[in-house]
Amino acid sequence: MHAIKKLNLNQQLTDLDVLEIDSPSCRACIALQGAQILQYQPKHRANSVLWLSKANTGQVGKALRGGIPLCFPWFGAHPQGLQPAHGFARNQIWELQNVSYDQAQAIHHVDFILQDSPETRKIWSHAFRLKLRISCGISLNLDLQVENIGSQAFEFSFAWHSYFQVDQIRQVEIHGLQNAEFMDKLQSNQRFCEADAVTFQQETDRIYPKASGHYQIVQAGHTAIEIAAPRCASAVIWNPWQDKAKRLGDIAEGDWQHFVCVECGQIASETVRLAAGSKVDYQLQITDIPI
Ligand code: TA6
Repeated sequence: MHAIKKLNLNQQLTDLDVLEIDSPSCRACIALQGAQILQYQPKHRANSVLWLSKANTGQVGKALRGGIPLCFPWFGAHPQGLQPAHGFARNQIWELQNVSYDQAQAIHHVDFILQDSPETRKIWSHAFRLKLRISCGISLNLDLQVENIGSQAFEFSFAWHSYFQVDQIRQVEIHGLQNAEFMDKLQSNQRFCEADAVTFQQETDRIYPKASGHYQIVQAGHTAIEIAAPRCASAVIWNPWQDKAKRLGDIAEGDWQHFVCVECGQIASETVRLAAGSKVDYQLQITDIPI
């Protein structure tokens, strides 16, 4: 079953359209703004795998904090500092092309498209087409195709900026980044080598330009979350901790303790140059492993 509704935030209806999905394998909620999945709850779990801020206002055009926003065509600060961070794809209303249901596997396939427009060309002059398929079943799969439909090559960086629900950030370990080099954004992008699992005792903001593409979020006594993005070279690990969460203004008091971002994409040295007429594909799979 699926239906288009208005996003309800804290008992307030917003102007944002969402696709609500319910099947024998999972429930999910996907905003047409940013083609952003906001919640994904496999039937064996009591809550969503993805965290969504309770302090979102749901203002059209303002990226919702939580779920899986797509940062495109740049990750982080704008290269010349003239545009908002993380690009514009997450702020645009995408075209919902199709919803299909695979009865045998209890999977909904949801197809979105975003193409350049006069509005996007004012921000970024290139002609592009993004196709995103979100497949909601016993695991969550995202398939992104980036196509250069213009006459000039362009460069882009991107990331799925995924927010995962955790019980208590201080008890979280991220595995899969051992021995990877990272840039510490909180130490002027100084480079370090990841010694072991990533744990959290303070604000953490690390870019791993070249990483394994396979990560696990581990919390004692809880299910593990498997993240697979084999074609994404880069990863980012982020938690704002208390002070930055307060500065951001759209994270409820104390709620910074209940999420961790494990982001997959192509960042920094792994920025992509796409020739005119070419396309490239990326995949992300998220699976909640019951213990
Ligand atoms: O991915 C980590 C990060 O780049 C942080 O530096 C922080 O800015 C975060 O993204 C959130 O960015 P946003 O623009 O969504 O508030």
